[in-house]
Amino acid sequence: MYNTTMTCIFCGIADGSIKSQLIYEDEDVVAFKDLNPQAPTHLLIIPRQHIARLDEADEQHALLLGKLLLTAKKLAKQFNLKDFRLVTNNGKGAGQSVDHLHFHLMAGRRFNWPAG
Ligand code: DGP
Repeated sequence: MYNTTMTCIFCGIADGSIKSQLIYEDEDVVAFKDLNPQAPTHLLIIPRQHIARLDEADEQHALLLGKLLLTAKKLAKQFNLKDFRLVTNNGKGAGQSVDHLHFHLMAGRRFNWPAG
């Protein structure tokens, strides 16, 4: 394990050196409010471990990836979100701006499909 806090904002949020509106944390997963919300509820769910994006994950991360999805489900229940969107942007062309795997959990407005 290496510490990327100096270069990665989300590693800094995960280790507490960068302030955020924390919603949930356990030994593997952290969730916090998005700084630039795109919906009335907009949370980010991240692994503590620095994985740049989904296509850098592999079999060794299977449990962790499951935990991230189950955290989204638990938070949706906790926040009483009936309909929600869960999305990850993989790569700049897909809209990724922070190179630390994260899932956006968004709710509270109508979402279009296909996504823009
Ligand atoms: P993406 O574009 O998929 O990489 O999403 C990155 C999100 O991270 C974007 O919605 C804004 C949010 N974000 C960027 N910097 C910070 C920060 O320092 N704190 C918080 N809470 N959110 C941030």
